[in-house]
Amino acid sequence: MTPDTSGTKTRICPICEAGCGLRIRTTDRQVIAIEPNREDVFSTGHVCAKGIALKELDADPDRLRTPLIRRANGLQPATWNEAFALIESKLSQIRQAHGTSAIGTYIGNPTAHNIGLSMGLGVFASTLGSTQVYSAGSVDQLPKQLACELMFGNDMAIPVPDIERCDYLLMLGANPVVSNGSLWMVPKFRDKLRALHDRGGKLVILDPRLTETARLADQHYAIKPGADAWLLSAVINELRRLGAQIPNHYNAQGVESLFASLAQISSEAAALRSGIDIADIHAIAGALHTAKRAAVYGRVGTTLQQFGTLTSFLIEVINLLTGNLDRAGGAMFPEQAFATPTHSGSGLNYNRYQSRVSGYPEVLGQMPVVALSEEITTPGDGQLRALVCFAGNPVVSNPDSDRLAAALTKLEFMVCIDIYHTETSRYADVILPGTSPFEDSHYDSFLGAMGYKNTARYSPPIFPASSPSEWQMGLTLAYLIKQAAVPTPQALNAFEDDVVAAAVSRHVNDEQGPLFGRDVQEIIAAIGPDRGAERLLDLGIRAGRWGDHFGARNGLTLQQLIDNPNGIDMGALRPNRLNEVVRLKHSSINLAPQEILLEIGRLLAQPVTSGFQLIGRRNSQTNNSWLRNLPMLTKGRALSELEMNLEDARLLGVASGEWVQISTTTATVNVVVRTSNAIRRGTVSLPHGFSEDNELQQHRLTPGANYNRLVATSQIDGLSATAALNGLSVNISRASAAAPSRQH
Ligand SMILES: Nc1nc2c(c(=O)[nH]1)N[C@H]1C(S)=C(S)[C@@H](COP(=O)(O)OP(=O)(O)OC[C@H]3O[C@@H](n4cnc5c(=O)[nH]c(N)nc54)[C@H](O)[C@@H]3O)O[C@H]1N2
Ligand SMILES: Nc1nc2c(c(=O)[nH]1)N[C@H]1C(S)=C(S)[C@@H](COP(=O)(O)OP(=O)(O)OC[C@H]3O[C@@H](n4cnc5c(=O)[nH]c(N)nc54)[C@H](O)[C@@H]3O)O[C@H]1N2
Ligand code: SF4
Ligand SMILES: [Mo]
Repeated sequence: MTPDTSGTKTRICPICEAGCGLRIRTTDRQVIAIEPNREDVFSTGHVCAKGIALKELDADPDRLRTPLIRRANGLQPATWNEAFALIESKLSQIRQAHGTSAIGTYIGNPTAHNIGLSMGLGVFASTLGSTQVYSAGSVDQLPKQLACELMFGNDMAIPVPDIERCDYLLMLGANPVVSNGSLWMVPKFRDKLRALHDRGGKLVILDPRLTETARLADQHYAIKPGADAWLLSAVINELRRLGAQIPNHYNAQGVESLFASLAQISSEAAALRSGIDIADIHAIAGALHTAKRAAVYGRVGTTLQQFGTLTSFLIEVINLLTGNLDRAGGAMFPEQAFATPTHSGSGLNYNRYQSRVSGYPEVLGQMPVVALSEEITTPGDGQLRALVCFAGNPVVSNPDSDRLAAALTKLEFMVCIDIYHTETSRYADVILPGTSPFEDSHYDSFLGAMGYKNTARYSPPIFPASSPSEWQMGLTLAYLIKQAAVPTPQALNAFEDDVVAAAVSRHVNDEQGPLFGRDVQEIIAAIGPDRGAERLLDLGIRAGRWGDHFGARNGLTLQQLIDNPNGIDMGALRPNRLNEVVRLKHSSINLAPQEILLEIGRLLAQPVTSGFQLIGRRNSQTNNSWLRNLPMLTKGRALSELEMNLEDARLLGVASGEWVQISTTTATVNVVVRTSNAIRRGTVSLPHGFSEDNELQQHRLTPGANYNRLVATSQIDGLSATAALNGLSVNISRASAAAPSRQH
């Protein structure tokens, strides 16, 4: 479809999980203005500064528009054919000499917000078939997904608070007023909170910082970083003392084993570890026990820590124990419109194989990023020699950045697909430029499973593509691997047809799916001949929960979403979905997986820490490591400051605006302090996503300190090996000034 470029268009913002509907005024190839789309059925007019700044991103001269190839004088512009030919010859050479496992993939966060890229990289990764798959998930949500995999046998069964009907919301380690929600699409959080208050409901926050969200809450408890599992265990024990029992209809197994294990954790110990009084712990349990409808929700503060999987598991245990899981006003399972065939098969997607060097467990088909450096630098069979990085910036977002950066220089070949120059792509041999978001379509295929209500929305491109779409890039990379040749346009089309046919076959062969036994050709014909990720999208929507099942009933098609640019609203979340989402034997929930019981043992043996603990936060002007260069967002702002308790600062002899030095076993970084009484003593907070890289500052990147230089890769969640980026023990001392920028 060729977009008409002038007028007002609707577009879903691709930056964060709020998924705001935008209205975009354009003339020719220019964005004139961006405003919220009040008619959007999901976001109902929400927007933030970042969504408005997409105008600048689209027009940004620094945004990459041509492929770059490394030559003697550095990264230089090249044609698409040159870039693909080089990638083909290098990857073929490496594969022939060292096997498929010498080639790895890194999947960055924006792939979750970019349908063409996520589907394209999916084709690439499955064609390549390497076990060396890394993603930002192991510096983010994998502990939560693993907890759901262990408990329900389904890593996508992620409960979200039913905020529109809930009376008591307990939130740990999340700051939706700034982040706009995560593993929970919840635009207009403030309005939803106001409505909760209007009906007499309460929001209670557990966070070491009095966050922007905590300021609007009814109660804030400044918990010590990393102590959530202690506190939640004590809450569970107290709930049981009050008489709470797991309702029979949940069909939960292992209840007694779990409770016997948790009973070893006393309220006294929990109070000592968490810094929250026993009376307050009991008050939280009491409120959860008496609330009509309650939900417990935890995010980055609970997953990026040493007990991330256990903490995520205990959160759902409370939702079960209070009878609030899977019921209106509690923690519910959204119904995603886009279907992928059910992965039936026995066993968990966990620890089926281990990483080569340190033996980390596989989680959902991925290796943890803490293994990345050592897999590149440790010689031997299976050594990682090439990396294809899709929309990620691991040198800033992954732990032990200096070590990772050094490891990347040892790769024989690296490709980055990115819209900007980054701290990571500076080591690439080829950079392929992603398109402007306005040249691409949008559909939330992954995040749609986590909406505060059930909707389906699609945005077509606003501007014609000036270069290959990211779907085509992924497809081309897959073709290079498969055929060891750069495809002609005809060959790429034929390959795309094969990909679509294979996807249709998977649906038709899925015994539990609605297309089981249908005719493959009939379905391919119904999808139509238009090229792009849209064919797979149409397939997934029509085979989905609300879909038309290709003529079998009235229901959703992609065409209907195109015809309804404000989205289609399927209404509030629906209860009683456990039968469908639980995929363990006998549809029972497993409350005592061996891994969890062992982890409780590890918690009990955890030494008590003293000294400063570093935690992260997000700021409203940037998104992880990007948007740092858009003047509308960052000009003149100090965004990379260390928040420190006033009393701690006084004892150190530093004032706001002065420099301190933070050091760990891996690095020393210098940062400016901002004193505050809104953070608990002993805890300091620094946003991630910045770096000291002086060369990139030519691209107007707002400077700052790279948090992740301070994190050792040994600092991990015990079960998923996700990096425990929060709750880091650090030394802090006065510094006279900024450290010199890091030279490369
Ligand atoms: N210390 C600390 N570290 C953290 C976190 C933390 O809380 N504390 N949070 C973690 C979390 S939750 C996450 S998700 C990770 C993120 O980790 P990564 O995904 O590795 O890093 P991002 O900074 O999101 O980098 C995204 C890159 O994609 C590019 N990009 C943006 N849009 C597109 C697009 O449409 N196409 C293409 N091709 N490229 C695009 C951007 O320019 C940027 O370079 O960071 C993690 N790191
Ligand atoms: N503006 C903006 N929005 C974003 C992003 C962004 O970079 N900028 N990133 C997006 C991404 S990729 C994600 S994953 C989401 C994340 O969404 P959120 O998880 O809501 O984001 P954070 O602001 O990192 O909130 C984490 C909170 O955990 C607290 N915390 C740290 N350690 C602990 C602990 O041990 N226990 C407890 N209880 N709390 C702790 C921190 O103080 C912080 O307030 O945000 C998304 N939205
Ligand atoms: S909250 Fe901001 S960044 Fe997130 S989707 Fe909405 S406009 Fe985009
Ligand atoms: Mo994230």
